[in-house]
Amino acid sequence: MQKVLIARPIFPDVVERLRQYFEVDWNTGEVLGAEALTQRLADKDGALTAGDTVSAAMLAAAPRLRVVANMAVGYNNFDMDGFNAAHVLATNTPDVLNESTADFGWALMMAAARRMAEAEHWLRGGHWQKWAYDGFLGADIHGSTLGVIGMGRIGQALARRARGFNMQVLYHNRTRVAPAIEAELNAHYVSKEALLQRADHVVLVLPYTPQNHHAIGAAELALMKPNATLTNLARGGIVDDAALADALRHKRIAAAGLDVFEGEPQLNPALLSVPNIVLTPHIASATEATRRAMANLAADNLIAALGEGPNAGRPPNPVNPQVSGRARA
Ligand code: 8YV
Repeated sequence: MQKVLIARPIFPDVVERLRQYFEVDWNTGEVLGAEALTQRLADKDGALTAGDTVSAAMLAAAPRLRVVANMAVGYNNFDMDGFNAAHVLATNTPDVLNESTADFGWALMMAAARRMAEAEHWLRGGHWQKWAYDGFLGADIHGSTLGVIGMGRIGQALARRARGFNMQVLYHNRTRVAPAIEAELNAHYVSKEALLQRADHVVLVLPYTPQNHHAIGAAELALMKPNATLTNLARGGIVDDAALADALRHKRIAAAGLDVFEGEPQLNPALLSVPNIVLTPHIASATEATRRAMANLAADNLIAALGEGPNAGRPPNPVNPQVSGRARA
């Protein structure tokens, strides 16, 4: 039987599915550090990860490894040059999380715009004595301008929801989306600078790449309107968190909603000391149905890539389909 590592606690029934095909080494404990992950991968044919860093050195130390299935749509935790050079297949879990993630993006954006976290802290702190006409005045969503940076599948799901709020939609993306999609979403392509200058609510849904490290830093924040909000659903590192904390503290923008952070699960402490921010621990895809769908899709990819199950040899979501694959040990 081939051997697989499941690097994280996941739904036990998904583990049982994998046990039908493989000898499973399941880490139900703490997140594995680099050394422990290297050791656990060393004798495996495949692995299921969820955001764990997989380096070229780990692949070199695991000569049997043929596939790593990430339980996430983003795969910036994989050294893709290393995967390609070692002919190891990487897979991800696109699409199944689009709608839940878009829902959450709206929740975060609206919570930031309407100062819900700030108001709740105040209420819990026992400060509510009387209603005030100017208490927690926020920014309207309806009739405002949404700016989506990254018009992939999640960005499109987000933009689609704007119609109900009668919003104008601006977007920026590496490439323009098809005219039919622009028309359906009533979305207008603009430069990043124009989007930052014109949008009332900016939402980031672009993948992390070295090129867009700190795509939103002090200079970009300075372009935004003072009453605008910024929501990051994408990846830590796209926003310069220190620059954002500074902009929020000095009210250069009104508020921010962050689900992802540079160096998470550690946070830049400056973010914790500004009130006009809503912080959540990377949970945009976290509904029972969606996380189940992601886990099952990651398992489907692993099973198929290792030549088992109904789709043997045809994993649904290869990230680097060009690799011919390592020979089976
Ligand atoms: C995951 C995500 O929960 O899919 C992604 O890219 O960011 C989240 O849905 C997280 O990456 C853990 O794998």
